[in-house]
Amino acid sequence: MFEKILIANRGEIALRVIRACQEMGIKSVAVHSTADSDAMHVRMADESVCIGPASSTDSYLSKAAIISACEITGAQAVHPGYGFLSENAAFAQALQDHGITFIGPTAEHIRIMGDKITAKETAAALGIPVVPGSAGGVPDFETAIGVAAKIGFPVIIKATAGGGGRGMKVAQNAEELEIAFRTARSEAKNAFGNDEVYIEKYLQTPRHIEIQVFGDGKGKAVHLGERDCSLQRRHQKVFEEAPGPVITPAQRARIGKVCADAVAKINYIGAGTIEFLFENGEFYFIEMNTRLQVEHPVTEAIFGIDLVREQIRVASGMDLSFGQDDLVINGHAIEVRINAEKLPNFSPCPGRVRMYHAPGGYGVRMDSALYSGYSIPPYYDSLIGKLIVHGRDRPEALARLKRALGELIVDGIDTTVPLFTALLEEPDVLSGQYNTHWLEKWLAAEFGA
Ligand code: MV4
Repeated sequence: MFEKILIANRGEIALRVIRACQEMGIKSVAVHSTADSDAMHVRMADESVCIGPASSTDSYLSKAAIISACEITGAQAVHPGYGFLSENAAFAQALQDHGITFIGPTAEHIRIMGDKITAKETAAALGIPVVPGSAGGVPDFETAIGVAAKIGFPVIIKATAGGGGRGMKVAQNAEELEIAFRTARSEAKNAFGNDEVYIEKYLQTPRHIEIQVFGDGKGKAVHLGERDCSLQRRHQKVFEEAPGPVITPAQRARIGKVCADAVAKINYIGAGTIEFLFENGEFYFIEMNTRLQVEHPVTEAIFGIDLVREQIRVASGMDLSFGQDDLVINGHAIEVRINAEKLPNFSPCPGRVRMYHAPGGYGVRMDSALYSGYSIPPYYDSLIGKLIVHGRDRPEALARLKRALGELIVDGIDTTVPLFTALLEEPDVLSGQYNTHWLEKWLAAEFGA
């Protein structure tokens, strides 16, 4: 096992990893920018290294600075958290070249899943159901028309270098396709320096269902069910839950086994998430994320498994501490993302937190790096906390969420808390009857946003 791990991240996820290290008897190293000298992750780690200026390009995204910090402190492994360098194949490779363990999948697996066409081809070859569409890239409009004729309108054009909703265009007919195809290509070229695009049947009212998988890198893998993350605004998740309110045990077992078998076959190591659109009882692969996700705590809650501990175990060459048969769902968990944002436009709202009081009590987990008097810097993501509740069933989790939100105090800045208080009054949220469009429609109706 490692003696010392460097956490190449900040905020709540850095604390999450430091806590796992502490429980495992592993020393932790925080890295920080000059804007984060007073950040909680710096205080909580055993030691810390300043790796650059406020701009994340020159600090949290600087491979050289982070590798130097490993050499200075003698850290044997790096946990990348989510965002920043967590899905950067070159970073995983550079660490390996320096004899440092990347706590995550291999550079090759990150690379494969980072290119969305290659990811989809790989998924299909491994037996994962995919959205009907083009076989690989679509080089010209004539090919695009041919694909649309075969699968039928509406279609969606996606950039292979995109992902997470970036660089997508929907077309309802041939005329729209011509414009959409050319715009998608030129936008992809500008945004990613890669104009390759692919085409899929556009699913009109799907849910976003993602399967948590975990591999030991030695041909064994398990699944930890699904999370329903359909409540999103501009491709940002705001409310996530596990299990999915409309997924049956039979559907879960079937798609879960397909996913676990697929990642076992490629000797995948560590945590991964296979994202699906779910419509009319069918799963359609869209992307795979090769990192720990923001919303991992809802899965931890219902399975009673510490996913970060398992990441560290398998990265050090150990086996998973559990097998598929040990995984039994206990109750229901919901996470809401608390952002430093002002409603109704979700405009970033950094600044000084006069008072912070975290909710507590049975079934409540608050992951946050806030403290009273902390000044949220304006340079980074607006996520300031995640409130996770666990109950015996969905109604109990919802009631607990309402109670916990009432206890939370973040005084001095605006947050997304009022959004959740309002959502908990909505019959569709209470009944779980929502899809990927529900939140945007509701916001438009509520605020005319
Ligand atoms: C789609 C789709 C409909 N049909 N693909 C958005 C994020 C990226 N991961 C894929 N996305 C979508 N892909 C097909 N073939 C609709 C979306 C989509 C979406 C997906 C999940 C959650 C929220 C969404 C909001 C708008 C569009």
